[in-house]
Amino acid sequence: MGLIGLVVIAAAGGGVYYYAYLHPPSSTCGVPSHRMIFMTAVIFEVAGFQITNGAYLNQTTMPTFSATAGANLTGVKHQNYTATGNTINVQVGDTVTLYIYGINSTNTAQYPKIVGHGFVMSPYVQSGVIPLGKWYSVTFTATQAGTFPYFCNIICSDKHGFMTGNMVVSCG
Ligand SMILES: [Cu+2]
Repeated sequence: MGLIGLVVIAAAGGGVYYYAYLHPPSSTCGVPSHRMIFMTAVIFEVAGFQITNGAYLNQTTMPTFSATAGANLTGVKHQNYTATGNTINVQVGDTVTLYIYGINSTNTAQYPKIVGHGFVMSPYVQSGVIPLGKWYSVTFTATQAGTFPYFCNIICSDKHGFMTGNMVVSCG
């Protein structure tokens, strides 16, 4: 299933409002949620890291995941919310699951034979690898407020050094 297919399913799931919330989605501080952040990664010359969607997971079990299909949200209780750009916004205490799809660009700026894009965000992610044409996922709990930069650590293009973003943890 491609990225478009996954987004369509996520939107359909998010439109259902009768789910019982384990953790009510809240922008108020002090109510931790499990956030799923969907992202794409491609060389900076094309777009770099981009967030495509956010969703609150409203069940205790994780969606099934595979590198080829990504997260399977069929039957998974969740509620989408708008998340864009490349700043991951969460709150202290949130469990955060990132789902990042590695786009294999046809742009000639992409260096040949790269295995994918890297993902490093200290102290939460030491050395993730986002394969080209596949999904990478990581889950952690945001334990302290602050701004946490993330970056690709695989030299993927001339502008590789710009392939960065931030996670902002609020409510500390
Ligand atoms: Cu990269």
